[in-house]
Amino acid sequence: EHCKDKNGMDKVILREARGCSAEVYLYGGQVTSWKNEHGEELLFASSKARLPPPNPFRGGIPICFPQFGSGNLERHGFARNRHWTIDKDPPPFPTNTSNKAFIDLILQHAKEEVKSWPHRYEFRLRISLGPGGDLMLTSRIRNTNTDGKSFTFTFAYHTHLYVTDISEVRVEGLETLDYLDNLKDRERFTEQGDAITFESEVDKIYLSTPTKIAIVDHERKRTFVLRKDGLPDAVVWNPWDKKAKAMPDFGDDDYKHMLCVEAACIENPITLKPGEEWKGRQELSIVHSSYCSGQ
Ligand code: TA6
Repeated sequence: EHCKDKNGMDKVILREARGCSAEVYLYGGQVTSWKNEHGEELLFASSKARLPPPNPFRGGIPICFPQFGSGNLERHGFARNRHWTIDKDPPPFPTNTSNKAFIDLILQHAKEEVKSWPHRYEFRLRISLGPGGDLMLTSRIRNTNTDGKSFTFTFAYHTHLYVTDISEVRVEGLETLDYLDNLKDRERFTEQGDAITFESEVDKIYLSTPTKIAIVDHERKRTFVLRKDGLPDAVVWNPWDKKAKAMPDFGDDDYKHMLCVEAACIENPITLKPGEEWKGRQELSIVHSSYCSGQ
């Protein structure tokens, strides 16, 4: 279902038989909502989220490409601030989409990028909702340069999960891993012992993580299971109270209900030669009760 929001911005709603749904904006190719069969929102959206552009929407799943974080380009790259188009003729995707509601989007080089990122590329993004309501994002990025040049990029699905109370959330699957701490100039540390819990600002890039990460929301007896492929790293971010107050498009108390866990490729950037393609996938599903916490 392709429609416009109250600001005239194009969006697509995906619906699954049991009533789960997802909302995708063509601006940014961004998933802004993912609801379960009871209509409960599973992704965080800031109470001060600003639409329309040029501000990226604070919440959902912005795409960070071709640069995660700060660097030569605008923060988190330009993909989250571009108008994507619906790809009416996508090549066959490796993911099985039978029984799934899905939309294919495409982003190609734009005039604005000529100076800062002078490359031709095709970025195909398939967003699909499985029969159980699983939300899957598959990216295929191809170098279509005709001048023989390679390009290099970093990437993240900047996923804002809605959590009932951040103090009661636990992340499993990142214990004992090495991480780069964004709060300390990306210095490298090793995570200790137990599952990760939250009591202050966190902004870490976990390196070479397992393909499955569980985010346990104790209050709601609900676990998000994030599975990933082609994306070795995982970012975990919560701004906590002080930084939340300093962000103009973030409510003062919003940090209590948000946790970013992001499938990413940051430590070792991807380089593509002309004609080469890269794939990266993130899948989110929900498990009720304490199945994933082993209780
Ligand atoms: O993913 C974590 C992060 O890179 C943090 O450093 C934090 O600043 C956040 O993203 C939000 O970035 P933004 O550019 O959207 O304000």
